[in-house]
Amino acid sequence: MADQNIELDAVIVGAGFAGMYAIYRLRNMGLSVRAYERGDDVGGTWYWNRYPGARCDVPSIDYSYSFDPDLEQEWNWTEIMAAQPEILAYAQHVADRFDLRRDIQFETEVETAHFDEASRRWQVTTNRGDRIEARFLIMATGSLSQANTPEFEGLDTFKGAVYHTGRWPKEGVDFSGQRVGIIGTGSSGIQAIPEIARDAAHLTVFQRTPNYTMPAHNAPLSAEYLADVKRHYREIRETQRNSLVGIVAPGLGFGGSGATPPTENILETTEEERRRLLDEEGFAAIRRFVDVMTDLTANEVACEMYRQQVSRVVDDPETAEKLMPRGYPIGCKRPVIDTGYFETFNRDNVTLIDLQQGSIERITETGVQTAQGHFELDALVFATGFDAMTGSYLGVDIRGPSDNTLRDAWHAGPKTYLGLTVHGFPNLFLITGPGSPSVLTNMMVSTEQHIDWVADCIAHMDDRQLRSIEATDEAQEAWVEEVNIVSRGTMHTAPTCNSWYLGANIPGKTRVFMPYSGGFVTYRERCEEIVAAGYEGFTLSP
Ligand code: N01
Repeated sequence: MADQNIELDAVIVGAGFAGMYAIYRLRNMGLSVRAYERGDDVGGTWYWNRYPGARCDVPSIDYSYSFDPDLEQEWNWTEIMAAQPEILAYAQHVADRFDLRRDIQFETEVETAHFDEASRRWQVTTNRGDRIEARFLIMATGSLSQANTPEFEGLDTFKGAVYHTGRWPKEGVDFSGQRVGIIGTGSSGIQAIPEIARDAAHLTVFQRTPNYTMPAHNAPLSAEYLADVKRHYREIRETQRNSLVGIVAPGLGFGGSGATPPTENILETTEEERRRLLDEEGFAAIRRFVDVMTDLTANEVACEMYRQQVSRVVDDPETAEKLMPRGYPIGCKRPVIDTGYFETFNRDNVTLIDLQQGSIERITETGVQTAQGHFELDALVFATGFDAMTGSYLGVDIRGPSDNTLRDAWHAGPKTYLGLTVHGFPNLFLITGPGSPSVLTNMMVSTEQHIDWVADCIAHMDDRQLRSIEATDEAQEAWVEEVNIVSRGTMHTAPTCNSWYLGANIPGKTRVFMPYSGGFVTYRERCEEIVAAGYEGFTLSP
């Protein structure tokens, strides 16, 4: 049933972790809210990315809501880094516990959102004929939700099944006895490849760029550990809020407060020392060094160390050579962690095709035609990522008061104030938008901070009977400049780096480094200072 002409305080687009918390927070303020979600249940990323091997790369203790102490106490994470089914079950539990679904309309896509100047309200329409008016539009659409399927000629002629890791069928896929091809070796491909290889008769991996990936060293969480965490959740949350990336889970040994921060310089080591470290610690040895992330020469030494380790794990020297990343630094792309990735190439039923030696020419009825030959397949998996950070916003036709479109406003790359708001679009809030720390941090911490900021902002406006808020052009320009400045000198913006952070994975997308890399705590404090200064950089109107 369509919501014909209903009026709300806020329309929330998306019912992943951000949308769910937005419903909870705003509803508790007495506001009328409704979320529109294209899936048939909650969970967002964890609803769609059900591919085999899908798992979070942030410890589950950190990757969980902090807003309700009882929820923390009653939920028992089973592994250091939870697999997709467990995270989806958590999302469903939260939806049940706080009765969120009554304010979510599933299987519905928001198509247009136009700001009407006269009423100063958003007019929103969906693919199911809903027409909603709302004071606020909250885009909780996620940073990695617009799946990218490259336009290969002939794809529609392929007679086998085609899947995208980010749109995995709910009922799962049985690959047994099949010849499967997978395109893409980012985080999704690297997680899926070992699992699919176990099921399929044969797996052909089409790799365009070899990746730097580190073993996850995942493990079950003991009852004692969980009990200890539960006693200390408040301190853990406080530490998260004051950390660079919101990952602090104690005692887990990677990036958190329990891990030893890197202090050594790789440029001060000898080749022999580096070899010994690889003998003792494998890939993890590379994490010891602090200069690797700040100095390109140090980084190249680490890359060489990495390649040596690949050749130790992969039996066939030719395959190992193809799997060795070259020509771009470690830390340029989003770090990838894996479970048995390189070992998978030692299996008899796995073939690696290095597309740098001859790219994909087209998809045929029976497989993939490359410049190196034709590969017969029964099923083809796209692990080709997402139109990241902007795709999900631009998927909705968002227009400001003068019929100005978000697409035009962002034609030279996204511009926002704090990654939360956009000049020219009053009462629009982006949750973890470009220009916020978002994907460089634990998304749970970042989304909660954003939604709290938005909720406090709406409360501030309501207390003063203000009807609209909009970022000024000057504040937005200054923020875009700040985002650029803090990204300089990092491996993310190294001249040879091409990543989805820069939009480089989508042909024709403007190359701009999109997330704020100054750290979560600095960002949070900036947001708080701006509020304390009376919403500096915003125009608030009665
Ligand atoms: O996508 P990607 P992803 N022909 O863009 C290749 C999060 N995530 O879904 O590098 C051939 O990283 C492309 O090649 P290249 C995480 O933030 C997290 O894997 O562009 N190949 C690349 O190998 C992650 O970073 C988790 O040359 C083509 C791959 O496809 C983000 O999601 C798990 C191609 C895409 O890699 C995205 O990861 C999964 C073409 N035309 C995802 N186009 C965890 O929490 C693209 N490729 C662990």
